[in-house]
Amino acid sequence: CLEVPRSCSLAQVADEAGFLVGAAVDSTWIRDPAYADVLAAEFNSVTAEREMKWDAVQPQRGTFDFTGADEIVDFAEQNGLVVKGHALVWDQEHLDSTPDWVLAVDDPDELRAVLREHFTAVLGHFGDSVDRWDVVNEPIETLGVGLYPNHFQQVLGDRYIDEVFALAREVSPTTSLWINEAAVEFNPAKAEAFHELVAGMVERGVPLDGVGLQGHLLAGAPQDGFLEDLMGRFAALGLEVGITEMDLPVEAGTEAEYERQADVYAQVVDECLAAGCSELTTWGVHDPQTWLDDFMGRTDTDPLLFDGTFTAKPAHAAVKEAIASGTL
Ligand code: 9MR
Repeated sequence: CLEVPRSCSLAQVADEAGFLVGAAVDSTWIRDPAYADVLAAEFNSVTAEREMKWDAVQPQRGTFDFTGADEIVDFAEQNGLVVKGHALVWDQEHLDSTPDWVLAVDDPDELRAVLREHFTAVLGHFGDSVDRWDVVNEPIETLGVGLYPNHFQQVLGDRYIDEVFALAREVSPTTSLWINEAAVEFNPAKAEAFHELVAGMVERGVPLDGVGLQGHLLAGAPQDGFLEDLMGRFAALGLEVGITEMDLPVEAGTEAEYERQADVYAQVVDECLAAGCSELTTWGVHDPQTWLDDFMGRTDTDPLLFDGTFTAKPAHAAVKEAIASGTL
C-alpha cells in the first residue's frame, strides 16, 4: 500500500505506515449502514464527537449514561479501530459540555471531589477500551494567550491543569493522557503560550503523554512550516503529537476548491510526519456531519474527506499519498 497508495484504502495505508487516521463519530451516524461501512473501511481510529463529554455521560451528579459512547466503543471493537476519549475537562462559554450542576459547585474541595467521582466513573467504565484521553481541552483563551477562565480555573486556580492530570494518572495508571488545543494554527502568540504551558507541565513532572492540535482550519492553509516547527517542538519535549480535529471549509463544492483543499490536507500530513507526529483525525467522516455548517451559518462548508454520498474527495487521495510518501 505504501508503494501504490491508490490501490488501498486510507486505513490500509495508515496501518502499514503505523499512523492513526481517525474521524469524530456519533452513535446516531454509526447506525447508518453506508456511514458505518466507510468508517470501518477507511479509518483506523475514532473520537466521540460529543458522547464522552461530561454533559453526555454524567448529566446529573451520580447519574451516568454511557449509551451512545458504548455504541461507539462496541463498533470500534468489532472493526478493530482505536478509540480516543474526548474530553474529561472542557468548559467553554456558550457550549454545554460541562453541565450546570458542575458549574454550580464553587467550593474548591467539593469541586475536587466532583472531579474525582467523574474521572473514577468514566475511566473505570471504559478501561482499556479507550486508548487515551484528552484530559484537558482548550486550556488557553480562544483568541488570547492567557489561561481560559473556565469554571475549573476560576475555582481551583491556574494549577487546576496539573491537578487534573495527576488525578487522571492516579485513577488510571496506564491510559495515555493528552492536552488538546484549538486555534493555534494561525496564531503564533497563542501557539507560544500553549507551548509554554506544556513545557512547564513537562518540567514540573506532570503526567502528560501527548499534545493535540485540533486543526480546524477556518482561515485556510497555515503558513508553510509553521505546524512542522510547532509539532517538532512538542515532540522534542518527549511527547506524542497529533492533529486531532481537522477540517477545512471551502467556498463551494467546486472541483478547483476541492483540489485546493486536498493540497492543504497533504501539507498538514507532510508537516505532521516530518515532525514525528503519529495521527490525523478529521472532525467527521463526511461533509453533512460537520459542525461547521451551523457554526458558519452555511450549508456548504464541505470540509471533510468524503462528500454527502460517501464518495471520496480529492483530499482523501491526497492524505493517502502524503502518508505513504512521508513514511517510505
Ligand atoms: O462538533 C462538536 C459539536 O457537535 C458539539 O455540539 C460541540 C459541543 O459539545 O462540540 C463540538 O466539537 C468541538 C470539540 O469537542 C472541541 N473542539 C471544537 C469542536 C467544534 O466546536
